[in-house]
Amino acid sequence: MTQTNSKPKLFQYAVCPFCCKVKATLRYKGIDYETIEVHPLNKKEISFSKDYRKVPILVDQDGTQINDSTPIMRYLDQHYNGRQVFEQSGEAQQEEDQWIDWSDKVLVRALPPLIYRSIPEALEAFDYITQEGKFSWIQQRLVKYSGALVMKMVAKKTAKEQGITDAENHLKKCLSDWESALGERKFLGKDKPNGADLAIYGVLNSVENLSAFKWVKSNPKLKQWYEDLAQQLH
Ligand SMILES: N[C@@H](CCC(=O)N[C@@H](CS)C(=O)NCC(=O)O)C(=O)O
Repeated sequence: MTQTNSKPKLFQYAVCPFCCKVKATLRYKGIDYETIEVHPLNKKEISFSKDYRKVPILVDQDGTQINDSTPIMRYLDQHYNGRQVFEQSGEAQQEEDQWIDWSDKVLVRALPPLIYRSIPEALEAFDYITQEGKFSWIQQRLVKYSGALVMKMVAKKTAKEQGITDAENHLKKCLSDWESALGERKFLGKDKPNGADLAIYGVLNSVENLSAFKWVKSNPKLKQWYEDLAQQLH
């Protein structure tokens, strides 16, 4: 894509956890950016990207296209001034990598079985998703009801694959694993957030307006960590 506009563009779904990871990074680094909401059914906004059909996609000011949330976060950290995010070496870097991987593979998958546990919960989620997203009035309703049904089935499949029998307890266990990893530290990156803090914050931020978020708020250490991190964002 040839782009010479002044701001980097983030092609996203507003409530996609991977997109929220990138937005946390952009905000932490104080980068002025533009979001382009992708239509989830026809994805015409990313028609320039023939081979990669997922979001997030970042298109930088010079037209450089970067796909996939963690590579985008790393690219932003390397190419933009502002506060350094990623650890540079040693055990801290290994720990950061491990928790970023955990956030993509474990935390992201722990959420659908809870968010789409029952039809009323799935409808609540899709009400929010479709309000944030890019839909006409008819599509909003169509996507709300069909999406809720489909995601309820997908969530059931995810739960089975992940061996999740009690979605609520599973998320609580995930959150307590993250709490233990933080230990006495304010952030995993000690006095400043690192890439794992921003990734995990982003994933949880994507469900901030849903009832599943109450499990973050009910854990005092994590509530504090989440609020401290939010304060660091522009
Ligand atoms: N590994 C990718 C995963 C991205 C991803 O799965 N994005 C979803 C939205 S949450 C997507 O675009 N799925 C394809 C689709 O909607 O058709 C990343 O970290 O960015």
